[in-house]
Formats: sequence, C-alpha cells, structure tokens
Amino acid sequence: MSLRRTLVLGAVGVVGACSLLMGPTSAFADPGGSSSGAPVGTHTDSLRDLGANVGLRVGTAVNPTELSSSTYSSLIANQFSVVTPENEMKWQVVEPTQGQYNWGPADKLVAFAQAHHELVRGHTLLWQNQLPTWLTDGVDNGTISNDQLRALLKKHIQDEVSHFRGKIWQWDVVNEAFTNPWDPEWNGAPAPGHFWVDHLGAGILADAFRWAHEADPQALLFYNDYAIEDVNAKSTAVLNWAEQLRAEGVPIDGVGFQTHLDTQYGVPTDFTQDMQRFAAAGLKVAITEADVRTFTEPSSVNTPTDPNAVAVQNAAWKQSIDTCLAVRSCISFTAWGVSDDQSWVPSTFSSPQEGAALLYDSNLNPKPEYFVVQHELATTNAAHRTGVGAGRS
Ligand code: 9MR
Repeated sequence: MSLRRTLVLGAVGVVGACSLLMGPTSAFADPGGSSSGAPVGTHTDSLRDLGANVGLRVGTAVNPTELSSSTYSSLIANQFSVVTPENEMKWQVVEPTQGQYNWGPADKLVAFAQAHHELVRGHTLLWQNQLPTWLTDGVDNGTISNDQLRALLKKHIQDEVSHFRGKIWQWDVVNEAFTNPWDPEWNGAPAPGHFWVDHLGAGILADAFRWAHEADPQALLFYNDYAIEDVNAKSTAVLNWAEQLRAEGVPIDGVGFQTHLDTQYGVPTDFTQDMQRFAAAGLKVAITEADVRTFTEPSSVNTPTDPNAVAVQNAAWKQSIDTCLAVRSCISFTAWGVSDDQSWVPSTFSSPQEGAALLYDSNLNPKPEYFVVQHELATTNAAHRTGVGAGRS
C-alpha cells in the first residue's frame, strides 16, 4: 500500500494550534493534573450520548476478536453508536477459499451492535486491497477471465449485501478507486492503475452500486476515500464523479471522508467548505476513518517525539468533528480504531515511527484528543441531522 498522506495545505504551527485549542475560555484546564499531564475534560457524557443530542452517530472501527475483553466491549458499547468492522467484511476475510464464506467475525460484531443499539457501517465491497489470493492468483495466471471476474464481483457484492440485508446502515460500496494527484498516473479519474477499473472499465464502479442496491434497497450506499479533506484536485474529481453518477441515476447516497491526518501536514484548512460542496450536491457525507498520527518514540506508540505535537493533534481532531457538526448532511463521525497500539498506523508508518493516532492510549484510557471531541460535541449548537436512523431516510 502506498503511504497515506493528506493534501493539507497551509499547516498551522504549534503555537497557532495551541492558541486555537487552548484559548482563554478553554474547557481543557487540568483541574488537579492527571498523572500523564493530560488535560482532563469537564464533561462526563459519552460521545454517543452527546452525538445523539444533534442526531449525529459517533463511531469507531472495531476488531471483533477484541470484544472478548470486557474493558474493550464496555467501551465500545458505552461510547459509540455506530461501528465498522476494521477488516472483517473485506473479501479476503469473508471468502478466503472460493465458495466458502466466513461470516462469523462480522456476524459477531453485527450482533454486538444490535444488542447495544448501535448501527453498522459495512466496509467494504469493491476495493483493490485485501482481495483473496484465489482471486488475484486466478487473474494473474489467466484462469479467471475478465468476464468471469465481473461475474465473481457481482456474486461477491450480492451475496455479502444479502447476507447482512437489513442490518447495515451505510455500506462503503467502493473504496479508494481514485489515484492521487501526487501519483505519476493521476488523471483525475478512477483509472489507470486501479485493479477493478483496469480489468473491467470505469463503469464497474457504477455497477457495484447498482448490485448493492438490488441486494438491500434500504442501505445507504457510500463511496469512501482519503486525501479529500480539503478543496483539492482529488476531492473535486471525486465530487464531479459522484455528481455524474447521480445524474445517471446510479444509487450512490453519500461520500465518506476517511480523514487520516498527520501532524506533519498540519490541519485541513478548508475541510468544512469542502464537505459543504458535497452536501450541496445532495450527497450525504460522513467522516469514516478518523485518526491523527504523529512521530512517536519507537518504543512507545503512545508517546509523541515532540511533546508539542499533541496540540496539533488536538487541533486536527477539533477541525474534523467541527466540520462534521457544521455540515448537517454529515450523519456519522467514526474513528479508525480505539487505542493507539491497535491502530494500523504504527505498522504502516514505522520508519520513521508514527503513532499516537487515536482517542485512547494502550490502556484504553481517554487521551486529550478524546476530551477535545467530547467538548466539541457537548458545546455545539449544530443543527439536528436527519437520516441517522437505519434505512434511506
Ligand atoms: O486498518 C486496516 C488494517 O488493519 C489493514 O491491515 C489494512 C489493510 O490494507 O486496512 C486498514 O484499513 C484501511 C481501510 O480498510 C481503508 N482505508 C485505509 C485504512 C488504513 O489502511
């Protein structure tokens, strides 16, 4: 996988970020001083309860095997109102051997969500990563023709969406189909170099939405991508493409902004303006994979190398939740995992080491970033959103 980065321009300096976050009326004053020196929030309500006040679902990616830990499962149940399986609905996991489905891990999470009155974001049906080797090997060695590949994809989408029919609020139908403006092959469209588009043509993306819609007409269908959290060439290309699909009657309901941020690139400056463009086009929007990584000590993925980095991280989380709150069509805000040590970041960005990307430390204690998100939810005067129940409301 190519390294993720955001196209963030105009990075704020640490001083600017500090004043942005810790203004004179800051709610983050540390009343007694926590042992870590972290600010302690003044609000006690959970993220899910605070989000509910404005009709916003607040969520996290979950690893279902971790649910056997009571600390972890209590936290998921108490703090969040929507969950995403981090890996367990991907094709590689659900059909590791052709024709033999492995729904168990995802079923476990869906059952947990239902028991705790949480909704589920299904992730993801058409992606070029985490495909089963029987599929990629077959394509590579010529035993799977393009016609067969198309039929296999249709069967995969319809079998999976049918299996979970009625239980998924939003599906990430297509994930990361665009290249990036910094890639040599960038041409502003979902090609070239994309596995599915290269083999089956760009129309396959629209077909994926149609097939998913046939299998579960109530589910909200999303396109999901990264590096679109500013007004930039990629976000504009994605917006134009999504508008074109809608004009053609393709059942695409929304666009997910992954929001994998990194302190070295600063805080998105026009995220709200950007997201507003999608809303104005009639699309629902969601923040789907939020995290904010920074350089850390190799020995501890919780410990930023630069102690001032947390101010930039706080500012980035503040910007992300504020953007979602400001745009009424933003119906969910999801962090990409719970604790720093379980995040995808440390293993993906290891030289130099990055981490500290999430809202909880490795002991599942809330970090300053948690209190930033909590404070913004507690003090917002955002409009109540619609379309947060299950179904296409
Ligand atoms: O967090 C996921 C990690 O556990 C997997 O190893 C990785 C495999 O590609 O996928 C990660 O999740 C990705 C998500 O599915 C799509 N957007 C980018 C996420 C981080 O890579």
